[in-house]
Amino acid sequence: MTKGADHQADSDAIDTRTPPEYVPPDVWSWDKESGGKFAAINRPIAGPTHAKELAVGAHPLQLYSLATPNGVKVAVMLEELLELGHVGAEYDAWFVDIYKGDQFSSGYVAANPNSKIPVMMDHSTSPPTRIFESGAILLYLAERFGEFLPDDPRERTEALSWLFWQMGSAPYLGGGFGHFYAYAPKKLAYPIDRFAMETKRQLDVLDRHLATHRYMAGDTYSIADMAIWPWYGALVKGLLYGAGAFLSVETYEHVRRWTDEIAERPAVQRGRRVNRVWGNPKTQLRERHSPDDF
Ligand SMILES: N[C@@H](CCC(=O)N[C@@H](CS)C(=O)NCC(=O)O)C(=O)O
Repeated sequence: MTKGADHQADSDAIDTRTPPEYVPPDVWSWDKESGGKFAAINRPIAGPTHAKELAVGAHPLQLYSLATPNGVKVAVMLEELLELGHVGAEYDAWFVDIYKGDQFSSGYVAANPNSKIPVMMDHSTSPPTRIFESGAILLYLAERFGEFLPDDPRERTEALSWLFWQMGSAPYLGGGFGHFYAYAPKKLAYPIDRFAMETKRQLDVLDRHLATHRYMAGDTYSIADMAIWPWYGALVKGLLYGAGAFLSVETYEHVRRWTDEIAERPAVQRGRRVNRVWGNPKTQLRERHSPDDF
């Protein structure tokens, strides 16, 4: 028997034992009734669904967001800048209801063609600068205010490596594990096993690194920590997808040490409340337009 024939025999055996419940059609078509938490808002096409301009407040920096981990990153950065005394970082944070489709308004799509939160407009430039993708917003603010990104080229590169690690890794946690474990209308072993494995691998990457480093880029708190903390910090505290026990999150002791340390920061405590409309009412702040709103 040739090697090729071996492969054929293997794949025949798998097909026989596990007949597929779903056979993909030759051409995929949009089934609006497919179920799941996001069925009402996710579409296979981009662009606006309705005409509506974005509200603009008094400050140069306008944030349009929601207190999901991707939104929290940016609010934390702005609050950290204010904590350091950068009055130019004053901002308005507008609530975007992604479950109602606010991200598909004409004004929102002009600011972020990808229709996801968060997005920021900087009205101190002429014309105003749009910045979409949370990692790009963190980098923009770090460069503009000269904070939370080390000057030393080696440390700066380390911070950027971890920043981009988060942007590339979290979709496996959120869009992969979280979606199939918590949101999918039907629990399927294959995707849950696959993404639980990857999520635990990512936690182990962080845990090994944080065993010998205080922060992600070394001794200094940076935008890498701000990007990673809202996702993986929440995960190791059992706050994401009700999956704490399932993923044995208590075993990642170094990630938990780092998580607790960052949670103590006053700016983090304020930032995590911005555009939050769920949970304990004391932790909510639908919109933020001034420091007095907290
Ligand atoms: N890579 C993007 C991801 C942003 C993202 O996925 N945002 C979600 C909420 S966490 C969203 O806006 N979802 C609305 C939708 O999918 O329509 C970023 O970091 O800014």
